[in-house]
Amino acid sequence: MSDNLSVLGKARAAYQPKLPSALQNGALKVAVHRGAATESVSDQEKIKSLFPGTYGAPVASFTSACGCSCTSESKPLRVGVVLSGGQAPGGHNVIAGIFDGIQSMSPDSALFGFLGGPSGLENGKYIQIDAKLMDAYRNTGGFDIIQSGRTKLETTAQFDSCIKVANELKLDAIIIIGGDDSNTNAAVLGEYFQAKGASCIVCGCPKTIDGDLKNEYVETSFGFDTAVKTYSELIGNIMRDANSAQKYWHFIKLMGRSASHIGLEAALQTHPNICLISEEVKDKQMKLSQVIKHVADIVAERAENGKNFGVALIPEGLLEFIPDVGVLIAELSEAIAHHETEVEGLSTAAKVEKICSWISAESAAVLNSLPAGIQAQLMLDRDSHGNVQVSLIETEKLIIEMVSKELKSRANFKGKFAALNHFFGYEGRCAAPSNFDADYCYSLGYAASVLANNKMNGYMSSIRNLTKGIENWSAGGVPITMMMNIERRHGADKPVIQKALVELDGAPFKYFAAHRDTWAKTESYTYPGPIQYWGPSEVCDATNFTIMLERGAM
Ligand code: FBP
Repeated sequence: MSDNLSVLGKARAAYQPKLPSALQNGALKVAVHRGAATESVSDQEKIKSLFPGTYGAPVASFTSACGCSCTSESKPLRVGVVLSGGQAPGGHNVIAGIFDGIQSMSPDSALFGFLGGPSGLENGKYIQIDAKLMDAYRNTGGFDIIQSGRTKLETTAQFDSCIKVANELKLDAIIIIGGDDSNTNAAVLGEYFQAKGASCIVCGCPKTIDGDLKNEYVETSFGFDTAVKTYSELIGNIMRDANSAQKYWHFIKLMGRSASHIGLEAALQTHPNICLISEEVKDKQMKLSQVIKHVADIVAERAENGKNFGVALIPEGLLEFIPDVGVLIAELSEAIAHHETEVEGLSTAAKVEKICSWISAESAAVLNSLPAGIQAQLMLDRDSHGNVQVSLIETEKLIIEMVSKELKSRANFKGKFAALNHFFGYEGRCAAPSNFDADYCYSLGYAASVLANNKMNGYMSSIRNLTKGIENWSAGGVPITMMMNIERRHGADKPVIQKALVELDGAPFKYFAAHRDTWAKTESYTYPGPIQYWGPSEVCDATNFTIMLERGAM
């Protein structure tokens, strides 16, 4: 065991994650039950034509095999694993689940970790993960065992390199641990492998702290639980400070590229005075000026009651959901994709001038109305999947600046508005996994080893019934094409896994909406405190409000 481990780290390393009953007797003793053929969520014909080999595969469920007739033959399995995209607590436990799953098939099984994300697979940069290395990372946060990366595998040359690497290593399967974009990559790669007659299959595991990779079969993405619990602890600490000093407003931006699940869950855990939900802003077609007025109204009402302090939560993806700003961002992405070289190296002012000639007059007006700092941040390069790098946009500062201006313009505002800004993102992405994430991730990895053993190409590992206690968790696999639709990315139509946004008629949002007016006026703050690993089960093994409310478990 590494000397670098803290006292807690050493004790935590000994934790044995739990498995659903279907997986408890080893990966060989699993019976696979296949359901009916499936369809993608929309754009069926287009997606079918793009995935002729893997489209329509059935949903699969696993049970513990009753006897020899259901039990696969024991043979060593050779598996490669990739950590893709942003870090999420529990990634190491997914790898541990895969490792233990293939070891349960044969001690001669081998696990290779591709270094630095998908580029490690493309370039054949890998390490073999043995028992000693694996043991040093069990139940730890981070992706540092093999690191992660955001390279998008999209060209035929890249796919051919991957096949070459898979052949050289004689791999039976590649497991890509990632979010919606990375699992889309897994499906595309699996389809290509199949078309080329490669014997290696590709499957995925649902990761992202953002919580937006979910549907009927994927109840939550791993890492969400731990990340939000970590942020909620910090928010609770700030609330106590705000309520003690009673002189600052704290504006806290929370990570989550697009959907507001993190902000909503943090609100349910801590009861802030304000929490903006991007999906609601979009639904109500609120302009930036209306969002600012809404925030200023709450600040003003509290000030009238002598409360010149409070806590506001801002979702990272907010700007894209404000209709006029969203259109601007989409047009900017398209313009940048088509004129990349023409704006390279220009100053912000020169870039704005050039770009304004390629976008609509309305968007040009919105762009010109923003402070220069935000303009520059909006025009930064997109990531390899064509997304705006929203974590680099300082929305919390923009809101403070504009609310301050709005309050100054109100003759009847007699309060004080001293605001501090915070951004919680990286503070939670690599936290040591909660018991829930430790168990969930280990189970996802173990189930992925069953997918690999059964040559289930283009599937995502799926663990369900998550609010019912681990003894009732069910394991299986879902065809990735089933979750896809067509979206505009990088100036082109692409098949991608449909993002799950906050549903305004869903139970988590309804609960929030029913309480937020009281939370706005009062200090109903709750202080969740740090994640606990030992103690009463209701403290240590609890999941989160989102999944409990969504599944009718509270
Ligand atoms: P994934 O979708 O890859 O899981 O990443 C999510 C995320 O943590 C977002 O919340 C955030 O916007 C983004 O990554 C930041 O990524 P980076 O650190 O690479 O800029």
